[in-house]
Amino acid sequence: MALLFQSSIDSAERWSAELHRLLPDLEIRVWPQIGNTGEIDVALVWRPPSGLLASLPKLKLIAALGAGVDHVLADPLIPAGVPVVRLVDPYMTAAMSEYVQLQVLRLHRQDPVYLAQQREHVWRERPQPNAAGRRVGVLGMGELGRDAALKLSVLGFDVAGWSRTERRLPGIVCFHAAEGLRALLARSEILVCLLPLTPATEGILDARLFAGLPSGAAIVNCARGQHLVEADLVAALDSGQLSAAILDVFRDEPLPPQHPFWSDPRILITPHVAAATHAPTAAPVVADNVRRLRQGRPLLHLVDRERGY
Ligand code: NDP
Ligand code: OXD
Repeated sequence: MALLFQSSIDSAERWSAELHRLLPDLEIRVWPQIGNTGEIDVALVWRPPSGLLASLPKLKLIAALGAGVDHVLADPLIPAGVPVVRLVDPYMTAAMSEYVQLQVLRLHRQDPVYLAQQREHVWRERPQPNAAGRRVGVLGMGELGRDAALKLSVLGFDVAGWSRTERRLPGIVCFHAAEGLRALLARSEILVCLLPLTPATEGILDARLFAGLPSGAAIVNCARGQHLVEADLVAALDSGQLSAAILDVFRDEPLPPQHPFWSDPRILITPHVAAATHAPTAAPVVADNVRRLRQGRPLLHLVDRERGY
């Protein structure tokens, strides 16, 4: 059995070593040196060039090198009928929750305001509510959103979540579907986006959504840059409808050096690091699915191509 590895951001050496340890008889071919395309059964990919997957006539499994599969499904030539699986890795989930807790705490404790005051040498105490008095909303109650919401709740925040279908989570106020969004927004002083990027969620962080939040709310986007309508964010910050934004993901990555977000003091930036794929913990997830494929057992973490996640 042969596996094709394609990524511009994950280390091929690291992944090859981890997979070789777990599946010593698996042949690994690193793109673009992939040899005879007819020998490849599994493609492990981050952002495959359009047509690459279609060029593999014996392909039986497409495994995404991330939790999000938008990069993979974006290829219009992706072969129909080949199952797509994604990464669900407890290490990644814990890392995302660390990121969300950190950024929500920064906003809750008014870090952007105090950073601005420090730049101006201003010593001014601001009223500080406690966590129980701070309402946080999480868009997306999947693997990552659920864990983040529960951990925010353990920190004492008043947390609500939003999903496509109805979900129940202890201690979390749950909303779902288009009807539930308005209610979630109305109570979210800090809004965290952990939605997958699909045709239904692209551009969801727009002027209409911002207008539904309490005045002066802040957002954290650690899902995908295409969720955010950038001009609407700037307008909402200018009007005071939003007070701050923390962004880990961007439409254009790396964020171009001349992009105005870099120098906007109301926007805090991290370079798509909220929960990076971690080969030592993610490779066993991939290896498990390769073994399942070989043995004809059901695959884990299957993506529903129709839904887009
Ligand atoms: P999941 O597929 O487990 O969860 C997705 C959640 O979003 C589900 O609760 C789903 O609802 C909800 N959802 C999907 N579409 C809609 C919709 N139209 N309306 C309302 N809710 C919707 O995804 P994960 O939690 O594993 O990951 C989420 C995203 O995080 C990834 O797709 C990726 O883009 C991003 N990510 C970013 C990283 C970073 O470093 N910045 C790292 C890893 C992931 P339901 O429960 O009803 O199905
Ligand atoms: C992912 C990511 O989707 O790192 O896993 O963005």
